[in-house]
Amino acid sequence: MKERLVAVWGMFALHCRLYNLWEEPLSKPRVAVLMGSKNDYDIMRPAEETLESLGIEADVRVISAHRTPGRLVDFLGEAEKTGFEVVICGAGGAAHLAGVAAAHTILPVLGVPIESSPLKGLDALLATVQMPGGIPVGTLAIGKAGAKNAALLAAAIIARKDEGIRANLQEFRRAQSEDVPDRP
Ligand code: AIR
Repeated sequence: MKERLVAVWGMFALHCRLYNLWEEPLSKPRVAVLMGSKNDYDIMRPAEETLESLGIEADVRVISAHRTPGRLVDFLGEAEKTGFEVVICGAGGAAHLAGVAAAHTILPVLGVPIESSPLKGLDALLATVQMPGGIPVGTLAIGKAGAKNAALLAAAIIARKDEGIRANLQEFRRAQSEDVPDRP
């Protein structure tokens, strides 16, 4: 009888694990990191890594304003309801992703121009930064520095109402200063 109970309990536990019934509920992603192509991931990875290092969960997706316009509208239509607080968009070339994303949500949208074209990101920078008045996009630097800064800016936005993230951001700044040598 005892063995039978143990076996039943084992099966129950296994199924709970299989169907994620027993897992701690995953914390909800607060920042969406979107990019126009999977080929942008190398440039956008610092955004994901920086957010992770600050304790902010990100949802990283490939969504192109031109190639997958339906995906863009569907995702952003739900983004605020789903619990996202900031949207980061990286795109190269005629980079409309951040602007179109901003048109579909009132969440703050941060744009990262990517140097994936023969114009080395200058085209993406102008396309992202030159939004006509009415729909803002906060535009960061071209490339990896922009991706990292987009994450830090997203953290600063979240830190306004999250003491824990504020502390993480302050610690990041402190450690960064400490890393700078007095002399070369
Ligand atoms: N892109 C994709 N759809 C719209 C735009 N602007 C951008 C991507 C990528 C570049 O086009 O963000 O930087 C080239 O994409 P791929 O997939 O051809 O390498």
